[in-house]
Amino acid sequence: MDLKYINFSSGDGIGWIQFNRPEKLNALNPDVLRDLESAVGRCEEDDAVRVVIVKGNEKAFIAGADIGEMAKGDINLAYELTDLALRVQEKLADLPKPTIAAIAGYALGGGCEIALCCDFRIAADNAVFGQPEIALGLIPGGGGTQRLPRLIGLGPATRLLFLGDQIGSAEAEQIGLVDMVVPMEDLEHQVKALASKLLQRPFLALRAAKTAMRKGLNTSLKEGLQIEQDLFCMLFGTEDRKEGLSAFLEKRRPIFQGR
Ligand code: DAK
Repeated sequence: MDLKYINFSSGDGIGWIQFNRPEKLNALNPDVLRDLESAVGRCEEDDAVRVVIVKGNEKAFIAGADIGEMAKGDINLAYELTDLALRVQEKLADLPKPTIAAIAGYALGGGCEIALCCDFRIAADNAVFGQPEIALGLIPGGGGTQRLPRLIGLGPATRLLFLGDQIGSAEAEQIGLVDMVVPMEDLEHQVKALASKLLQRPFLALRAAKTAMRKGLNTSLKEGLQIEQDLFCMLFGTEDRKEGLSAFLEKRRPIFQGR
């Protein structure tokens, strides 16, 4: 795959998406977003990829949308950017495979929003989070006003969105923005350990859990419970369900085949 701003690789069940625009702290522009779309598409199509890890470098996960490019544009650019960003972010958030954001350094604005599209956020102790758009006379344009309060609640989200405060990893963990904080030198190891745990889980059940949660959050409780029931019953038709129940009864570890 010929990508300029993303390094993509895969192996051992993991798809690695690494932002690669270090001279601009991985700031997002349409080209970066299009590369991200291609990499996510590749993860979706490749059955050998079971877990996806999204990362930046030690200084920056992503320092936001490219402010220089936004400064040059007009309302038409804003629509072009938002259409593209919303499409790519939905594709990432809806990926029917578990996704982990491995965050070191700055995760600001559009960067924080990309992390919000992942199922897990593991942060290095140097990570910095925030939605500073308000200081630029803007609001988040990549889902921040919607995904952030859904994840961390209205109170902490209001502070981040109204004040544009930047917070470190410890506080991000405390308010539920990240799942775990680890020393920078352990980040890759811890992220791989989580991926490896996920790889041992039954793939179809993971997919069903993700679908039930994501679809359920966008609907009423009654409809959400119906989605859960349908997916629960669908899983009864899988080999993995038979294996999981048999393994328990036979007091052994299950070996799931993703069927
Ligand atoms: N955009 C463009 N360039 C950036 C950048 C950004 N967001 N962040 C950093 N850079 C560039 C710097 O300009 C500098 O480039 P040169 O001057 O060397 O050419 C280089 O990266 C290194 O940055 P610094 O020299 O500033 O590094 P420091 O360590 O001193 O400071 C910093 C790091 C992260 C504190 C600082 O760079 C900073 O405050 N950056 C801006 C952070 C920010 O405000 N981010 C939010 C941007 S607004 C949308 C979707 C999403 C969004 C909007 C619309 N649509 C779909 C339409 C999101 C909006 C945002 O994210």
